[in-house]
Amino acid sequence: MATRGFIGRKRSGDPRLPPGQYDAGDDWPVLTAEVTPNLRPEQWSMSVDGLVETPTTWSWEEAHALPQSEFHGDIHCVTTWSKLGVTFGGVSVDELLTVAGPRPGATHVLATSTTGYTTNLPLADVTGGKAWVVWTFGGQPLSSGHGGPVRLLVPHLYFWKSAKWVTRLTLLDHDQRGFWEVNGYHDRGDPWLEQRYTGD
Ligand SMILES: Nc1nc2c(c(=O)[nH]1)N[C@H]1C(S)=C(S)[C@@H](COP(=O)(O)O)O[C@H]1N2
Ligand SMILES: [Mo]
Repeated sequence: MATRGFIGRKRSGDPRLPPGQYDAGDDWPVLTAEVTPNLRPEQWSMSVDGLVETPTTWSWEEAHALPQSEFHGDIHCVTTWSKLGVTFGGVSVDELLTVAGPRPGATHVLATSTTGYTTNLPLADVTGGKAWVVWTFGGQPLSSGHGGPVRLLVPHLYFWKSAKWVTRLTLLDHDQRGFWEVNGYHDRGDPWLEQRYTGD
């Protein structure tokens, strides 16, 4: 097949690739700053607290009883790999916020993992169908290395915003930078604007 080489990996001309990114194909690198926790689903819970009307905690079962949704699309790591056409399943952050009820002064979110990893986001970047709390990848349970049982997914921003082993979203009336953000990475991290480092 003469055309075979043109449909393989690492095409740089794919319009789905933001500037400076390459297509990692079937590879999915693991990037973890901490020791990977071994969390059973029964041990996991998800809390939404801070500036909300009704601070709420969901168990694994309770989270699965919420309306579920899937994300189909692309993810982009600041270390330049992207994965195109992936599928994650879980619940949208909108569903959690519908229950918890953001108060008028809430402008930002701090996501926290069971390990203590944190990352900050404007509230507008996790609402309106842009962010999920996910437990499947490609229809299979999310592996612990990739943040299972449950991770945050904010695919329109660099992947460090997608906190693995997420257990808490805290709504705030100010921006409070997280782990990588205080260590020189950009506060927002839009891959299409190449917001990699502070000042980009
Ligand atoms: N808890 C936690 N979440 C995290 C990280 C981490 O070190 N710890 N790394 C971030 C970074 S830099 C990236 S690129 C992605 C990597 O996710 P992956 O290991 O599933 O590829 O997770 C993000 N979420
Ligand atoms: Mo990353």
